[in-house]
Amino acid sequence: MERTFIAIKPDGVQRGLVGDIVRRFETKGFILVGMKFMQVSRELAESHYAVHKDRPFFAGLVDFITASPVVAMVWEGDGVVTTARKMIGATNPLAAELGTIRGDYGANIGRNLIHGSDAIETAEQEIALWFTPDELITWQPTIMPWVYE
Ligand code: D4T
Repeated sequence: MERTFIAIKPDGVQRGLVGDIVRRFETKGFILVGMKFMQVSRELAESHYAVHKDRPFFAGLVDFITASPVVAMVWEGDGVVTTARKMIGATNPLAAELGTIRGDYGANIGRNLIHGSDAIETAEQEIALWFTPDELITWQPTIMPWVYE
């Protein structure tokens, strides 16, 4: 089944939003297959954000994501990549719809709380970058028949 990479950034952890954010993905019906609380190295941050390496905000972004621990996760479900992005909201929290994570809790583009992969291929690359295969658990919640027909 489709998987996506989600990270609660340092601001989300510092602000005590881990429980709320995890709850949103759980209650939506997605399945948690990997989760770790970790300090991000500069090497990992630079790899993850390599696509932005020539952008003016790159150095600040790497400083921010390495400043304090994050919660890295992999979630599974039909259409999870696109739906997770909808749940997260627009990159700039001031433009994000209310009801989304960034729309409800964010007020600044450089403190937008959470990352979610933007496409299935990106998700595969990011999952491989952040997790080893043995850190991911394929399992079936017993509630599955009540969430998926
Ligand atoms: P991430 O990758 O963190 O999920 O964010 P998005 O996918 O929504 O947005 P992005 O890749 O364009 O931006 C990555 C990251 O950089 C920060 N950022 C972005 C910033 O500080 N200033 C900016 O002008 C932009 C465009 C926010 C998210």
